[in-house]
Amino acid sequence: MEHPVFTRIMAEGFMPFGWFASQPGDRVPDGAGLVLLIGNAGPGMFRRFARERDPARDSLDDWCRAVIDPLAQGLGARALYPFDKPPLPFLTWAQQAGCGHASPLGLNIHPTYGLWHAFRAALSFEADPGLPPMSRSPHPCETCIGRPCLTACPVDAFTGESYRIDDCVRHIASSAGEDCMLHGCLARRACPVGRNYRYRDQQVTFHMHAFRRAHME
Ligand code: B12
Ligand code: SF4
Ligand code: SF4
Repeated sequence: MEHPVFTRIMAEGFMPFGWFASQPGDRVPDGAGLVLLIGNAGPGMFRRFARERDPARDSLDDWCRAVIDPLAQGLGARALYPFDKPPLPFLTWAQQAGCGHASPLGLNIHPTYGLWHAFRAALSFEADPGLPPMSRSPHPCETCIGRPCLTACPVDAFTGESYRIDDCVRHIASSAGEDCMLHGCLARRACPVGRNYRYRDQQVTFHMHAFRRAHME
């Protein structure tokens, strides 16, 4: 799909995932308007972050703000972030935007990128930028044979209804959790959708360390 807004977003290393016309009840700060979700899928964003990151801080969130705020401003939009507090409902917005479905892991599953994507911002537009209609795709989990994501975790952290964070963190803090730390969550890796977009080890290790650090502080 082509549009000048998408071209500008992709030139910065991000992907436009989906968009929706928000209503007052959608918890979009400062009211209704068109909301476009952008994030990372494929190597573009992390490659750029790895080049530009400040080793003293090494914060992906700070880097995203520094890159996305001016991008949003240039597009006549305001950037909202998944790390804003209190959390904005990005996963609910993803479903409204038609760019995925709730997987049994709780993560959004995208029809092309599977579980290998994350949201970096929502661009809330002051004036409608005239994006093409968003096409919706079927839920891949509904036809998934055996749902391997639910049985791949060595400590059964995913029940299908919840995610036992403490069991996961205990495992990845032990030597038995080295595989998850070096190559990524086994449950995510078990999913057949979007396998070609699996994060490379450098990106996986960066996220796993950030996650473990946040839970062991
Ligand atoms: C708090 C948080 C966490 C917490 C707690 C998560 C939890 N399961 O309770 C911790 C720190 C543990 C965590 C961990 C991770 N997180 Co997290 N997290 C968030 C954060 C900041 C807020 C979530 C929240 O509280 N929302 C509040 C409510 C109001 O939002 P909502 O969209 O309306 O609610 C939806 C969710 O609650 C979802 N949901 C939550 N749990 C479950 C469980 C099941 C079974 C289902 C079906 C749905 C579901 O259902 C709602 C409707 O869809 C979001 C960013 C954001 N702003 O959304 C990232 C976010 C959800 N996390 C993300 C990721 C990638 C991870 C990790 C994989 C990190 C890593 N290691 O790389 C892990 C594993 C997460 C997992 N399997 O659940 C991504 C998910 C991307 C995607 N593809 O969906 C997000 C969106 C951030 C981003 N930048 O994209 N996370
Ligand atoms: S393994 Fe199957 S059920 Fe699990 S997230 Fe992937 S498609 Fe959905
Ligand atoms: S990172 Fe490892 S321990 Fe944690 S949920 Fe994924 S597979 Fe389980």
